Amino acid sequence: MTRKMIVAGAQLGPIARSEPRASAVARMCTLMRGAHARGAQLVVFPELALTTFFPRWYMEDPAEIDAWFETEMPNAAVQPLFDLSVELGLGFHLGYAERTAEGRHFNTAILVEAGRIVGKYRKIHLPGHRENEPWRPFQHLEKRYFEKGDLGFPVFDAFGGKTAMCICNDRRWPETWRVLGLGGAELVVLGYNTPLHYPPAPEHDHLQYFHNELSVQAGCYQNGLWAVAVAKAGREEGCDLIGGSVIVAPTGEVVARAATSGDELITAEIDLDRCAEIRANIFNFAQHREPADYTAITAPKPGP
Ligand code: ING
Repeated sequence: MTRKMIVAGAQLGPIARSEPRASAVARMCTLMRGAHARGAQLVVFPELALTTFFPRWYMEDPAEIDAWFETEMPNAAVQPLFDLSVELGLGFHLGYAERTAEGRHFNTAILVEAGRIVGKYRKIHLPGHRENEPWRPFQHLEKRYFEKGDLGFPVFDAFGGKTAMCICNDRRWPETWRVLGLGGAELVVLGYNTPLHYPPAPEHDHLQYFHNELSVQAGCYQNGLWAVAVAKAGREEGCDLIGGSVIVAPTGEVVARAATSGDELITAEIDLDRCAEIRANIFNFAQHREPADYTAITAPKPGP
């Protein structure tokens, strides 16, 4: 028995601050056509894929901040992507900034299958800081602009298997992958915007590509699942973002990797049934996991 499918990662190069959503969507449609030409059934776009990575700037004006968010999904700007998805019979993952009807703000990702939203996730691990830190060459104000996600780590029946999402910084936390693994995920798709320079620890700058692959490879191997991790890459508004989009097997092996820091398609044929090689053996949770010994992992954070 095999459940083979071709998946695609659609890495995006820089999106300029002034670049309209329609322009980013047009670039994504071009990549979606390329994915279709390669027989893909699912194409993964990056985190916050419709605009430049706006949390790099300190803003106070709510109207200026809200201009970066989508109040409806789909909406006129992204409708061409939904329409092309139906026309080509190709599903996709999209990351975007979500403003709810109640006025709440999330760093959000959706799964779209046959033109319908079949899954939604809101980023839980928000990196960076909340207040203005002008010492930084660029800021990382996700804690200022987004609320912590309130949907947990859901797993969806989609694309012939158990499909889940996480977003960017989530991939660095083993808890993300384990909760998704416990939820039965066979494929995790995610986008990221990762600066090459990390102001709090510049001595780690040369390790950003390594830490990206280390995090995704470990997540895949230790939970027996596939991952497609896709960058918004390149020099965006003076900030260098890493590329390095990858498709990783349940064995932890990288089966496809981007070679540029621009718009680039990576594809691989994955077999969801290969998850069993890991999940029925080395990481058979029922047989080998000892959660009674892990209580420290879910103990509440010490009070302020
Ligand atoms: N970006 C970065 C990420 O986790 C970061 C933030 C960069 C954290 C480098 C630590 C080191 O990949 C987002 N958007 O989470």
